[in-house]
Amino acid sequence: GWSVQNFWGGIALLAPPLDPPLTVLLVAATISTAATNERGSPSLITEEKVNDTLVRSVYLQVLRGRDGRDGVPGRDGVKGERGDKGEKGEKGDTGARGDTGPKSGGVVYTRWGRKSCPTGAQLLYEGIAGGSHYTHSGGGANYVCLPKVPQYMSTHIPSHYSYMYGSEYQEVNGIFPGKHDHNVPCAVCYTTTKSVKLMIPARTSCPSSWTREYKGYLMAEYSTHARNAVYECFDEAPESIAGSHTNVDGALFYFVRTTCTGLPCPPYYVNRPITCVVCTK
Ligand SMILES: [Ca+2]
Repeated sequence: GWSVQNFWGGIALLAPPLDPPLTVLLVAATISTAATNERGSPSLITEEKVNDTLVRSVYLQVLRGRDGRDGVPGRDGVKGERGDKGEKGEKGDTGARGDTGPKSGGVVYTRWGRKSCPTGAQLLYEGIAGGSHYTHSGGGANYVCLPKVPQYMSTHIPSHYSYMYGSEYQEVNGIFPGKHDHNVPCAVCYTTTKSVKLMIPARTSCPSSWTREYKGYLMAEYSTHARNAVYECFDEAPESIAGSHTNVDGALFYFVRTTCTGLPCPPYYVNRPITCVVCTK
């Protein structure tokens, strides 16, 4: 069997006796829901006379079919448009602290003429400035900061060799009072929070955002001595190694005077001791 819902629509057609042809005057509908009519007729027509007017009533039975559950599924629909962007979510929780990364940076420099380091720098060791003899044309060109207590490995005496001497401030009374012939200390300093260093000759200030570790005077060997040496930057307030005032020479430190040969004068001036500054960042 099959179930139908019958809609009975009554359409009253009024047929007057004369032409013009039938005119629909009234549509009345009665709806009968959920009625069952197995054999139902598609329509039912009745006629009756009302006031000499032929009234023909046509009842149409509208059969409603069952649902399409047995049908074949349709094809995919057209893809819809992209939706609007959603609102920003709330900030998430702070993540766990990561592992400590490898250490990098740090600067080591020698503060010539001093036994201690500037504030913020760690003293690695206090030392004695040394180098080759001022009368020797060979030897090492640089000054070194020798530790106060050495460590040896061999007792063999080299048959061919270079020499290491202590050092003295030489002819410096005008600028380093009382330091002539005194032996020179040095301090090797370590700044953990810096990553680069810079020594600027002829300046006493550092570039902006750099830290001045110390300032002072540039020193090197005497101009006509057999030995030439690298320039080093000495602290402006030098110290002496205790009990070292005797003149024994060895490696020597002299101030450096500017010339106006190849240098712009001014701003350079002839015969002035050249300054220096050590900067870190
Ligand atoms: Ca001397």
